[in-house]
Amino acid sequence: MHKISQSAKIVVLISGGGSNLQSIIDACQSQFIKGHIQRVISNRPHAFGLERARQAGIETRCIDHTHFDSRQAFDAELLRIILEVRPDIVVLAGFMRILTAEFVNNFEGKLLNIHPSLLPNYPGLNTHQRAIDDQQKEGGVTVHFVTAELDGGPSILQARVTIESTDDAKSLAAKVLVEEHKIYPQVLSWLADGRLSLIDGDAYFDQRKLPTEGYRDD
Ligand code: NHR
Ligand code: GAR
Repeated sequence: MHKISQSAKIVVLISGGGSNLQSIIDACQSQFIKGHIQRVISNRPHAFGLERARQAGIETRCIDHTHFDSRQAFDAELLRIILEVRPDIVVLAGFMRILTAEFVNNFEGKLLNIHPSLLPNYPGLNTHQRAIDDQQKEGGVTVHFVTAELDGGPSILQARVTIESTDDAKSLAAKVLVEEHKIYPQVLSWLADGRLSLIDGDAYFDQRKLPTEGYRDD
């Protein structure tokens, strides 16, 4: 993203409720993010996030992964629908399909994910239950650049929450989600302003290399 004075074109991929999508819609509307969401794409036809997008007047598409015989075929169609709008930024916001390297390689330095754990701890699914089972005292969330390695791209920003002995996966997820809605718009505003880059597998903020865990929002 080099068009610092222009509005970044954003595509958001979702699978579910879209509360992170909503936080991004709101941040674009208030111009905290200097960008606009051009299209929202879901792999699930009944995702509530599609309704949120429609409410905000944003174009939606559904590409139902169950209608494809392979990940390659699904990703090829997803890629086609994304490239139609020539986005500057592609956002995974509760998107639940692992993407092929061929897909990811189209969006180097433009593709972000929010993952509900303190990466590199607990990549993959079911993060909250795993953290509780391990009796972790701290949980959290990470925004990172997406690379071909699942949840393995360099971190940009993390937020932490305390795990109480009374927490279960549901209460922990709810606490983490509050933080998600703060840090994702923040990172997107930086990316839209051209302040973040991915160079040789490392994340940079204002030309300075970030530590492996990214910035800590504490
Ligand atoms: N793709 C690549 N290449 N790299 C990443 O870092 C990615 C990615 C795709 C999605 C989000 C991730 C998360 O934040 C994400 C990061 C889905 C799964 C998964 O196992 C794992 C991690 C993430 C998203 N999905 C199952 C699959 O077979 C399907 C599960 C379902 O449909 O409910 O794709 O957690
Ligand atoms: C969020 O907690 C997000 O971090 C997580 O799913 C939730 C989506 O909520 N993402 C993943 O687990 C990705 N595999 P939302 O649909 O309300 O934004």
